[in-house]
Amino acid sequence: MNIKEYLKKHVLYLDGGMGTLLQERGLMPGEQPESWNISHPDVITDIHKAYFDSGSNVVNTNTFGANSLHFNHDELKNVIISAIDNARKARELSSQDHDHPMFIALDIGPTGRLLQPMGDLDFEDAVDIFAETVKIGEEYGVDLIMIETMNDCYETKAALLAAKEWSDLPVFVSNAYSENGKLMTGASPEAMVAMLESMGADAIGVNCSFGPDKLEPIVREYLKYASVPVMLKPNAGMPQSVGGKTVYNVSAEDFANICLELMDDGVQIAGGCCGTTPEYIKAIQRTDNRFVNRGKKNYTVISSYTHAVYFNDDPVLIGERINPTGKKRLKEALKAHDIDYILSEGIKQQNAGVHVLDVNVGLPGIDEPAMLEEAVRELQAVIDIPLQIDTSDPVAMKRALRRYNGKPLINSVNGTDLSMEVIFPLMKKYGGAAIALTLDENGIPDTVEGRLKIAEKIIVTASYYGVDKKDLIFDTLAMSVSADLKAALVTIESLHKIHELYGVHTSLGVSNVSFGLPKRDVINATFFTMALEKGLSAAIMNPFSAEMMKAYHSYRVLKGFDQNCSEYIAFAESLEDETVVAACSKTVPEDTSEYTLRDAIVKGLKDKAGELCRDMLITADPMSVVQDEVIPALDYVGKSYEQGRVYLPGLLMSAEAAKSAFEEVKLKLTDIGSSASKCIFVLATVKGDIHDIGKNIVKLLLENYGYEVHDLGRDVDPEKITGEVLRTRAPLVGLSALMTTTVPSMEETIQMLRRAAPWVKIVVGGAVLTEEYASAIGADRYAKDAMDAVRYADEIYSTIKE
Ligand code: B1M
Repeated sequence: MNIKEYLKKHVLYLDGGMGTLLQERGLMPGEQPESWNISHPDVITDIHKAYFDSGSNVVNTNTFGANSLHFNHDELKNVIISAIDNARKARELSSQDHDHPMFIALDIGPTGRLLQPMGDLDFEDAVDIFAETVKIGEEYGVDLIMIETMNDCYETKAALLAAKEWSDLPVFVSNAYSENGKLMTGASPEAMVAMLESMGADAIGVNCSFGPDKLEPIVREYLKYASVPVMLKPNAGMPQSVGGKTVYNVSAEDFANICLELMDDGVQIAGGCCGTTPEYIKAIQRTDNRFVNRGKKNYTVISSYTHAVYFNDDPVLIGERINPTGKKRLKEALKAHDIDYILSEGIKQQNAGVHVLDVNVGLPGIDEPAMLEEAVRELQAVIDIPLQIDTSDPVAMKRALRRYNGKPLINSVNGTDLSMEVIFPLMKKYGGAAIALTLDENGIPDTVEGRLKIAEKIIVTASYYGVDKKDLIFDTLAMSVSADLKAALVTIESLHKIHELYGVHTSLGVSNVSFGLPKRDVINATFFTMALEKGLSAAIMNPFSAEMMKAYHSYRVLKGFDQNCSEYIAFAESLEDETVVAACSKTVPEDTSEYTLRDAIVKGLKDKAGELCRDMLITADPMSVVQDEVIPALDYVGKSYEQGRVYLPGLLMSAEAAKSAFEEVKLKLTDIGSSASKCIFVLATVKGDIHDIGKNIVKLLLENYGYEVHDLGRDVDPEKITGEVLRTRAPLVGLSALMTTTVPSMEETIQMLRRAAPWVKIVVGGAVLTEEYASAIGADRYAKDAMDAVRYADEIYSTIKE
């Protein structure tokens, strides 16, 4: 039986935890669970069988971490084939009736690595890693692919793309959310629904995390926005250690109560994750197998890697400034490959309040596909609004869509066969909504009827390619009113009729209407307001135009969209004069040429930060640059992260920018450094902690003061630190920790050092520590900053010398 057919009428039960059951049966910490497919096939088969017997319709193969990062090709093949064999055997042995459908899902978990720009894994390499697993599973034969526990939007896209590119199997995708209701890298449930549905996932949902009660609000978001079946596979609560054993704190009964309620409200696929057992799967089954049909949702939505943007009556602003047409400075920047300039244009428009950013880098003489792909990659690393990918070059469009992290807006498709043949297959594969221009091989019709006819042709052709009309946003093309006095009315009437007749949304590049007239913004703003009144949903516009922003904010107030008129009031306060209009961030100036080093770090501009730091160091003292610029900037970003205003990618980009400033400081300090050698100083950031910027500053200063620093890096085991001290008989050790969760491993390291190397003096530091805390965990000294660590080292060194 085909699982997609089955899902049209039934609830589908998944299996429960695998890893936790393997641990109970002897899987050792650090052992690869997947290797048990070969070494302990009977155990794996037994667990699968227990799930089938308890009513699961689907079991996941034991292949969560089966990928080419953990196994070579031959091992990988063996592991996956054995995993599928074990599941097949369990199906044969199961005591279930023959009419009970039993499917086998190829389970795919995350790689465990972060993708660029947050980590070091390239997007295409991630696709290749997943593709290798998919190809083996597809060839050997499974019923579906289950991508699960993904906590990053970009990695989820890579896995889904690989599954779609290398198989025709149904694909279910499940994400693991953090307690703040977002993925680790910041995506909201709405953003994930938008991207995954648009890329063709057959079912989507959530798994793992903190137990069913914590997942409930997230699942409800999925139910609200998703048209495809929604799946739920929570942990049995939080793990706790009881008498040396890991137990989970939600019973099967409590687990089932929440799952069943959510199934009443539309969850169609349910199972369990860590800590759940066949008992939990039995408990969530109903006798009547009731199925709630939630129907198809009709949202016109795009997304970035953090959030979704909807098209409806509340207007969407699309920033038009990254487009070289008529812009000398941008043309020069493109020719000189000045990416920082393009990024600053993006940041300025985001600060000015646009919801989407148009990106067009087409210019004769440049490699547009490479440039567009790079611009998309770089922009999505520093801004978090969705991008509108604007090119007429099919290769450039394909490359940019592939790399885009979310559901993009495509600019554009039109009524010519050529355009539709290119764009619709790309939309089908990579997802996205498209601006649909009402022109065809004969140009732009003069009449409303002519434009309507083209709109209809586009809708019909799109549906032939499997693209829904909700993903088409019609642009009825603003023509210059100075050349034809009826032009504006035809455009507006066309969009009104298309909106009414086909129930689709609309967008306009408004600025064209005023071509050839003086004070163009005045005409543009009135045209924009007239179109909004007739159903316009979005405008491609200049957010630095005072008139346009005034029209936008006042329209929203008058239509009742602006709660308590608060956005209007903030905007009005920001109006310093007629030319400065955008309600932009007060902390960072609009123009990157006015950035301070702090601004560049806050905004994550790596090259700019290096450049500004270099300039500052001509006159300033290196350590005061660190103290007065770098650290306050990172503190600001850290706070914003804590308050949910910045996500992990932002934190990371700022860290990279701080590092590039720090490289300059390092050069300067090496210039003036001392060469005398005092004694060995072993230095490390403790186990579990990867923050090393502060530790690196400590290292640099110590070296400057003549110490031979043995830097063991970050995330370092107590054993390794102790080993190094024993090997070198170093008199001094420095430990750094920045998180509350890693202070215990600092304490563990200190205890080990006390036992093995009682002579050693230990100095600790890092933002999370205090003097009291340092003494409570047994350190000899707390250093509030790098210089303090040097002072302590000098104290100890002077006693050794004597
Ligand atoms: Co993260 N991070 N981070 N982070 N990060 C913090 C520490 C955090 C406070 C942010 C926040 O929420 N407000 C928070 C910890 C909360 C807590 O436990 N209390 C946090 C978190 C939660 C996380 C992650 C878990 C996020 C996630 O994945 N969801 C993750 C952790 C991963 C892990 O470690 N396992 C994570 C990741 C990252 C990045 C990779 C993005 C990046 C680190 C890049 C890198 O270091 N290579 C990063 C950054 C940059 C920060 C903040 C913003 C800045 C840290 C920093 O470099 N400060 C930070 C917020 C903050 O501290 N304001 C934050 C500048 C540096 C010069 O200061 O290290 O304190 P500091 O060093 C000073 C002094 O403390 C002292 O001297 C230095 C200079 O004078 N000092 C010593 C330090 N070590 C010393 C040792 C000594 C003596 C003095 O003797 C040996």
